[in-house]
Amino acid sequence: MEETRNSITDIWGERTPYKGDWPVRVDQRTLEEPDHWVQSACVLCSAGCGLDIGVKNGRIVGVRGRAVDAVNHGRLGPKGLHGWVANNSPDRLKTPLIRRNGKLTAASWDEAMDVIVKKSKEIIEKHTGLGIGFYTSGQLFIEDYYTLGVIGKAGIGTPHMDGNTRLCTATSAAALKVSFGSDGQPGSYTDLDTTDVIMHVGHNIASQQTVLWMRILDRLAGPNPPKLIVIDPRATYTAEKATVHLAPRVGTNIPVMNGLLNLIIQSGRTDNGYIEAHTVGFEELKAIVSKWPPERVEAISGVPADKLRAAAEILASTNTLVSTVLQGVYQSMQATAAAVQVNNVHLIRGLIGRPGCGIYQMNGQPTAQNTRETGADGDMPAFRNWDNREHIQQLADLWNVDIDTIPHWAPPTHAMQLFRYAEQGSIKLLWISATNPAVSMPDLARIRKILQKEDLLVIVQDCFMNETAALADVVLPAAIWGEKTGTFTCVDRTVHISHKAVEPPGEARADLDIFIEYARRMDFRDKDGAPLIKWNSPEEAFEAWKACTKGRPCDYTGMSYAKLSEGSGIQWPCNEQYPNGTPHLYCDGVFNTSFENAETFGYDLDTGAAITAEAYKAINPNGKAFIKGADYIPPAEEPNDDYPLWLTTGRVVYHFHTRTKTGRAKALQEAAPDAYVQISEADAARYGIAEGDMVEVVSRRGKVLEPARIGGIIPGHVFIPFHYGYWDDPGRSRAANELTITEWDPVSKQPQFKYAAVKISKAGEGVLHKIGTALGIVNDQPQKVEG
Ligand SMILES: Nc1nc2c(c(=O)[nH]1)N[C@H]1C(S)=C(S)[C@@H](COP(=O)(O)OP(=O)(O)OC[C@H]3O[C@@H](n4cnc5c(=O)[nH]c(N)nc54)[C@H](O)[C@@H]3O)O[C@H]1N2
Ligand SMILES: Nc1nc2c(c(=O)[nH]1)N[C@H]1C(S)=C(S)[C@@H](COP(=O)(O)OP(=O)(O)OC[C@H]3O[C@@H](n4cnc5c(=O)[nH]c(N)nc54)[C@H](O)[C@@H]3O)O[C@H]1N2
Ligand code: SF4
Ligand SMILES: [Mo]
Repeated sequence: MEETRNSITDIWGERTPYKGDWPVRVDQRTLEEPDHWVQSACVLCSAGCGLDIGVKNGRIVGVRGRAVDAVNHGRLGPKGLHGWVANNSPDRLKTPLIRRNGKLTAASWDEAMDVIVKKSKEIIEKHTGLGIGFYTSGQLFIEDYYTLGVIGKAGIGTPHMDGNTRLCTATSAAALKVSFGSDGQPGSYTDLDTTDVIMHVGHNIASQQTVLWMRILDRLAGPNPPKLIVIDPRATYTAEKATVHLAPRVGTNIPVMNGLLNLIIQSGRTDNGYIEAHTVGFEELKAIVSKWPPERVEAISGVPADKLRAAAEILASTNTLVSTVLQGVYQSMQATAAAVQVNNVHLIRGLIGRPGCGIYQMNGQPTAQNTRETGADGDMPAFRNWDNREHIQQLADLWNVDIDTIPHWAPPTHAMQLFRYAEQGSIKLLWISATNPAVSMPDLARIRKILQKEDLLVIVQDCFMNETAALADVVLPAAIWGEKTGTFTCVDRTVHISHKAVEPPGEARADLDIFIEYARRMDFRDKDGAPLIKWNSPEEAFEAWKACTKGRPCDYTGMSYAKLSEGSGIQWPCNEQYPNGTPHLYCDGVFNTSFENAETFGYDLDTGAAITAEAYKAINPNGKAFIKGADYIPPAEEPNDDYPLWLTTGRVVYHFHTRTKTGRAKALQEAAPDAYVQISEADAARYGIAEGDMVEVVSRRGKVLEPARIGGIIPGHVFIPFHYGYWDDPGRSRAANELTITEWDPVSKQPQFKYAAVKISKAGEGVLHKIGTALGIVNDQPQKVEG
């Protein structure tokens, strides 16, 4: 065994202070000496760390960071070093399963595909393709998504396709589109190496992108450390290092951001030349934020006025800024509106389109960017605009189908609506791939009921018997990372290739092969009678995708499997003009907002009402960025006498989502074996709860029982990590989403996991307490938090 550090107790490893460049540090964990290494990248978060898979006798025996990789310079975090163990887990799904007489029983691929194809054809004949829905992931590869997207749009002709990216980064896409005209992060991770100020809004980067945090820690340990602003109601590892930590009440990002914008504008240090030359809408913004003096912000958000002033002073005076935004914004109140205010900080100070200035409307999942790019979610491939007929015609030409085959009369159906249609019965077949909605969707009692409906055929394509598969009618065993080849793109547009290292277990098949097989059996054809899907291998699929991106902002035409395999990460656009990729977008101050180019014609931030093509033509921003303001709207559910506390939910460093992988990696599972409810010292005293006591948490929708963990959160708030469902049988109700609400952001349609009203009561002394403190490990939130 070779382990360069114990990443459970030493999450980020030794400091290698930045000097001129970010030094290389190769992290490795191998259980046996590999007989060879295979190039890949980590798929356990959006950071996109390059790694090599160690293989011995046809099995994965470990991983090692790639020293040459653009993203991580060799480093890996705890999930990257341990998560691969799940590939070898004995309980991988190895054969298809079909529900017969109420029980899932083993079946052949022929039998399983027959059931799916027969039902699909029947539905299309009786009800059209609108009876079929797909709910996919942010964890497959470009090749898988693109193929699925073409099947849905040009084969079946259904608008009902979305990804779990709706729960994850729909707001990232929406905020980028609203401000800059299209998806795509403007900056580059290298900005972290030189910037003077870093701001994290609703983003616990220390736990959630551990390797990006190592890059920041190395700046903090080096010369000219950057100042850090952290906006989070909890005292996270990230907040621990903050120069200024603003801890607002949940759901008050708009008041806080408006307060900051107001102070920046009042300080007179806006970049008026930039605003004039490259933006529209500044005066409206100014009018809205002028209503948010620090004292009013304090009254609504609880953030002390002097702290807000301190943060604003940093933002107003810096010449470089990297901002990151994530779920504390995206899954909360007025998600897109609040995320856009972060873009506005950059625009009004001209801090965009050059080194040291980056906005990360962060992704979470490793391949969420690609679900959005390929149109396997509620988008059109390669950032095309569903409302621009010219864009749809380009797709029709590319796929050689009639334009009206491709649904474009309205925006594609979002995930929350997909489940609603299934609930109402108009969707009769729901094909779920690489996501576990029975744990990750809000209001689980409702989701379980939908998945169990008699008149809904549920197909689950996964590598494990997760909570959703357990409710399915057909289960398809999937090959996963390490067992299939494909490409994916991390937050800063860096594309990696992940090569197949080992064979999948049993009869498990690559997702791409499953989708292609379905297309073949459904006999989808183009206008000339040729097969619609004209590719059979990952590389051919990638070539087809490249053709789709030609001339679009996310241009991949300069990449190839060979080129991706020679180096270690290329940033799109990569084409004839930029053969080695592009670190920064919008360097010339020209954004993708022209009528011809825009991915969206925009929305009203309060209501989500779409702006029509005609109205957009009239505004004609013509390459200028949009500065859009938004005023505060109170949340859908607020605490009252019956439910007096705010619930918020999120993550811990050791687990990924519903733990299908990390829960099977012994070291990670032992470090964080169970859910918990985090409450403040004040609330603990008020309810007579001690550390480790069992606490019942009840919302209007359900209840859970969790051991208490005290401290690190503002009074009146409780936090529960959402990782813990039921596949490893806890013997009690514990999934955070039993409690959450069915509400979503009007613009991005992202569900609001980050607030709900709950009540708590002590249910027993600490006997069931088995969280990681026993190991001397404090998951995520050790500190006291100030007002
Ligand atoms: N260890 C680990 N890493 C991961 C993942 C994982 O499951 N585990 N998942 C990946 C994925 S898919 C994602 S999307 C990302 C998510 O990464 P993050 O967004 O960093 O994770 P969360 O814990 O969901 O939420 C972040 C913070 O939002 C805060 N918050 C809650 N309400 C509010 C609010 O109203 N305002 C503000 N400002 N903050 C609020 C919470 O206290 C929490 O600390 O992580 C990625 N990385
Ligand atoms: N309360 C609350 N709920 C949340 C969140 C929150 O912060 N709070 N966060 C939301 C966010 S940001 C996210 S991203 C979602 C995540 O929620 P999910 O997507 O439901 O979570 P995962 O556990 O990652 O599910 C992925 C599934 O894909 C399978 N899988 C992995 N690789 C492959 C593959 O290559 N092929 C196939 N076919 N299957 C594969 C895994 O076994 C697993 O079952 O949860 C959301 N839900
Ligand atoms: S930071 Fe993300 S991509 Fe990098 S090793 Fe950790 S989980 Fe993997
Ligand atoms: Mo996510």
